[in-house]
Amino acid sequence: MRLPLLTSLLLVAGSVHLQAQHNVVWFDQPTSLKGQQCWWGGHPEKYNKANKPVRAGDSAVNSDHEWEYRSLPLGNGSIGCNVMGSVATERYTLNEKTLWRGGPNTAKGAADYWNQNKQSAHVLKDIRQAFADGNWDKAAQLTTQNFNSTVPYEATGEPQFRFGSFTTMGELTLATNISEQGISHYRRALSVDSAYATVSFTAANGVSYKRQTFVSYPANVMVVRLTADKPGQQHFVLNYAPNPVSEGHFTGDGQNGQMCYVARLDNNQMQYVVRIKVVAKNGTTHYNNGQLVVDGADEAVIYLTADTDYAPNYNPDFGDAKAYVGVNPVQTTERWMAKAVKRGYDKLFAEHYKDYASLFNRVHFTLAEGTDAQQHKPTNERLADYRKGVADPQLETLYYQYGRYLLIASSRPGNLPANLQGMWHNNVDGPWRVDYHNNINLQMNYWPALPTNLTECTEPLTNFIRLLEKPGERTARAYWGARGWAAGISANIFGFTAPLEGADMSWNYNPMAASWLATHLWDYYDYTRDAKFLRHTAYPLMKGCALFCEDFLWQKPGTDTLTAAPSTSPEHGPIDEGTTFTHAVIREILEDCIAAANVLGTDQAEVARWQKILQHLAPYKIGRYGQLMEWSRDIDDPNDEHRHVNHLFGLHPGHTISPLTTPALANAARVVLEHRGDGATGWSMGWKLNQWARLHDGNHSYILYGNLLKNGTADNLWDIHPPFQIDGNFGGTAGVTEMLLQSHAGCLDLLPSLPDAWPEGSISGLRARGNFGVSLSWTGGQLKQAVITSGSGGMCHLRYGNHTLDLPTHKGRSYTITLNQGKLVWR
Ligand code: FUC
Repeated sequence: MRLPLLTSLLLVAGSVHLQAQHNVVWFDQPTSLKGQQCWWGGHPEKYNKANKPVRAGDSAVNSDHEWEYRSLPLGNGSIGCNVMGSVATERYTLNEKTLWRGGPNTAKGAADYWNQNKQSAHVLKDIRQAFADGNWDKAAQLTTQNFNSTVPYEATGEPQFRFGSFTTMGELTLATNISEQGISHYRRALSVDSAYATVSFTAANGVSYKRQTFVSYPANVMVVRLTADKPGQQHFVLNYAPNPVSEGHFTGDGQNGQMCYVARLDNNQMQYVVRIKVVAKNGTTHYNNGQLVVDGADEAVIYLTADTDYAPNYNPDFGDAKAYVGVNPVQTTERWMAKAVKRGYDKLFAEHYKDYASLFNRVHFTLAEGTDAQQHKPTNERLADYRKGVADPQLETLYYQYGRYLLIASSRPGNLPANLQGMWHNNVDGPWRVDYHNNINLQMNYWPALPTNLTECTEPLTNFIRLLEKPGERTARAYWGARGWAAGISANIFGFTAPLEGADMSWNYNPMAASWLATHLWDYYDYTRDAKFLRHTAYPLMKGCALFCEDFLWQKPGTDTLTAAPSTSPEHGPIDEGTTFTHAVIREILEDCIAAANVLGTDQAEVARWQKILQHLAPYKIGRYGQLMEWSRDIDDPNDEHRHVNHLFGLHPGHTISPLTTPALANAARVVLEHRGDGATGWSMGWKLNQWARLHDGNHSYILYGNLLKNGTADNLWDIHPPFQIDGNFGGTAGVTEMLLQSHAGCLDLLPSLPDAWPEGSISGLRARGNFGVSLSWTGGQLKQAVITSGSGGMCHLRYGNHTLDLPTHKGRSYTITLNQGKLVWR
């Protein structure tokens, strides 16, 4: 029998008052103990070359993929775990976001780490001369020879593996000895509304068991409570299996049911500590050689906390061999553990829920209710039906809110930003080193943060951008002889900003990564109007990028056009004398810097220079198919279905192309999207969804959202590239938000891309540029009402279809907007 969703989840809440649980990811089958590794097809270049739509359907799921397709992720931005929900032996994979191999403390020492900064700037003039001579082959050859570095991306490529990888923190297992034979009422559920997981079942002997797990941000502790409906039923052996490429030792306390594992990773000696304590009611608990053994208890609560010695303390002189070390994890974990145990389960859960709900509950999104039958189906079955074409608006809102859940779980102040897998990885090394990819992926992770009211979750991104600035200055100088700073395609947590080793320069050579990242800083200001942030944090970093762009641009002899030579369109095509993508990012960052300098009343000389550059920057070009050209020459192929759509950067995530302000370019962008098609990897469908939304085509946006759910989503609703890669989740949430609200073309655009499939609905708590809050409801496919709350006052230009309204607002006031006799009116 399957339990109805709402009651079963409300029951476990105990004394804490929870809101009704609408958003739940759940299964009614236990996982096996397999699924050891996140599935990974090998070298990135070998993977998914064909760029065909990927089918992540049920056929792909077998027990080897269970971790990836069926586990339930929990996290607080620092500690992450995946609940597997097996019966006889419960299994939790563990992560701490700073646990990384690589960096300057690898075998060869700090100085060597930075030798990646080759002195290549002097070659630029030869490369540019080759372009001027029309000798593109020579330009490409010189770029390839001089602009990749000595640091391989592969762990096998060098003994020290300096680039490194995000790595597992091992696993916690609870051997319960409960037989899976004859169990009933099995359920494994993740409440997206409350950020906790429950595994429950009735064993063959009639005893009903329940395991509840959450990871608290305020207390920095993972908590598991094991209960049963009869006393004395908790018997288990708790085991902690460390990261396999580390060495450490256990200490335990026979009396107090606690143990601690202190270890160092092999190649960079990063220290990490995992501290575990079991508090059981009645029965016995004892420590035995790296295990905690519980016998005959009525209930047991497991507390787990962890930390590493990583600190983002970059030292510009590189003289300090201890760069990026600065925390004593033995002490931090001791403190967190003592506090957590003192508070106990109920208080910790209440505090956790309050913290989580204060972020998550800011946005409510409703479409039509699911049917009764749908409500009683586990998520994997609903998804399977959806793939067959069964409408399920509730699954669509669940996926939307799940993106917000994943961001809150993987990106909180005090730790690093969400990586390629958020913060969940169960192997020593993983797909693309589970790193920070700066040519779409890291950025995409943060697309939903500001519009869906999770402003605080961007702090780790801001700090990460800061972490890249100083090394990025060296990279800018060494490679391009430029002021300011630059970063490459792949970053790690140790300030890696140079290109990597590798001949495929379309992948390896991306001088625009830092500038793209820095546009997020302006966006933060634009959404929050936090002038202090703009002055002290954002603008200095943004300006460094603008200076880099200034120096990087080349005035082609005999013209007054500035072009980015050499440049590439990330991961696609030839080395060019100026790609559309590169110019679009330059346009964006310069416009952002001009706006910022004007707000701050500073740098008017720079503003004048940047304006002049914008006038001379190589313009967007429309090619022979009516398409927005990707490269400086009209070589686009209408059959090209490549997953990257870099040349539409100005449409999305940038703001220099829009049907409202540049209709001809918007049309040319549409031609590109038609050529590229509606299938791709998970994240790419997520990107195209956003781009279709910016074109104000709701029905086409909806096709992409549907394809993302059908073809790019695992049963646990994780985005599947494949393999699991979290950016598509965030792209999906951001894209749906763009369908309902946009504010990038000088106005608040209400329901700009509402699809026919969503005739009724409402969404509350969104944010828009200008520091406006926006709640919307619609019926019969028409706007019913918008409520605009003004955070900073000022004029609010509203648009709904062909209707416009200029609304002068006062800080702190709310305005209700409706459509009355064909006109937008407010009260
Ligand atoms: C970019 C993409 C790949 C993958 C990787 C992590 O390189 O082109 O598809 O998402 O990032």
